[in-house]
Amino acid sequence: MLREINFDGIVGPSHNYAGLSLGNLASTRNAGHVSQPRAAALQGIDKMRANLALGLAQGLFLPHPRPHAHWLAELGTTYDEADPALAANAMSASAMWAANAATVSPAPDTADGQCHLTVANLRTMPHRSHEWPATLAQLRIAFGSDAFRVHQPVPPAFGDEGAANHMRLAGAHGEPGVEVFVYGVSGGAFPARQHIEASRAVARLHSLPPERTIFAAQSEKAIAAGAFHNDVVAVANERVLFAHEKAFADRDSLVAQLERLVPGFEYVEVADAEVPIEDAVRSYLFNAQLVSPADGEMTLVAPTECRETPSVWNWIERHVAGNGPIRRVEIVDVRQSMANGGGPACLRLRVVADPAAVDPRFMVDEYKLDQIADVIRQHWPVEIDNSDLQERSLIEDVVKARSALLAALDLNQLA
Ligand code: SUG
Repeated sequence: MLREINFDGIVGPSHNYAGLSLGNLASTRNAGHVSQPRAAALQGIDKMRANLALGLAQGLFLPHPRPHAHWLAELGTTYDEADPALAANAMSASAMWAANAATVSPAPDTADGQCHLTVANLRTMPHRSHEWPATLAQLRIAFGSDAFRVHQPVPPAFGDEGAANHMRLAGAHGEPGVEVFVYGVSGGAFPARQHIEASRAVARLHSLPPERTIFAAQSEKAIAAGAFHNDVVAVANERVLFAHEKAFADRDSLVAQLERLVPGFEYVEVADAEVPIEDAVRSYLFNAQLVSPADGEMTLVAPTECRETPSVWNWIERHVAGNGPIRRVEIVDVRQSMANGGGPACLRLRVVADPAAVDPRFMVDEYKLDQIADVIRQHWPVEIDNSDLQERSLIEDVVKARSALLAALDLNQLA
């Protein structure tokens, strides 16, 4: 049976704050701070447990090999010799943000009835541009069965950041959907990371019917306010689109098209007058997981920062008390990831598929999460100070930690 599976990226042992992402305000604000990789990864495990507790299907992706020696070799250097800025780019744990791993078109949407995945090239940020080969290797194993078709990244001429700029609306997960590709034209001082040419290419590769495929521009104001990905200001689930008033360049046209195409479509908009876009970006209200648990109560899995932001918490309380489609809010603590601009929705890639068609090593239950948590508690560094990023002992710890996880998950082939 087709279900929505959330694949969360396990936070890697090299998680650190290097301030690498221009336009991602949290990343810039926390540059140089001491990170806590062990706490970060355990927060991620607890988030997965919360999903399981809601009765949702849960999967995982693994941290990538760090430092990325091969990428540095292509640049003619080594980790020891690289200047600190380049070394930080090679040490990033940014693959944890699985929403940027790929764009996914589930089988009911595609002409050939396969679930298509295109790995994102992430070409805009140097530290993310070298993620895709290790992501692709995992996608090819996890989604190796005939139910899936995994594509190479679109050429780097056009920036593609994966599912973070893609929404799917459907009467229910297993029904044919409408796919919305959101792209950026300009973000003022900040880069627009998703290019329309890349979105169009992904839609073609996935054999999506043009009449059920929408391309919508992000508003320049949103990018300039720190919405470096659309999933910072909008999230969709089944027939509901939940978005900030300032998210899209032409909201009226997007909403009109969805009203025409999605049975029972419901648009939940948060007005700037109630939650200023700056509060939305700081709290990550929209970077929540909007999910349909087994009991049918549509639930927003939101970060703790939402409870700490008065305008946002007031809005949530009012909505849940009223008749809106979001019936419940679950709060999760992913502060370590949030400090680099990655909320609950960034940490997961949604795939609508039959869980039985996925390689079981990429699916989790409580028992497997216990095993992973043990490996994390035993091997993940407690802290990383940015000035120590090139220390030999840290590198040894990071390499050993990942090997221990691969062994525990029977995935040594990714070594
Ligand atoms: O690409 N942060 C990530 C956060 C990605 C969030 N993903 C979604 N919105 N779906 C990024 O900007 C920070 C790394 C650093 O500064 O060390 C970073 O890469």
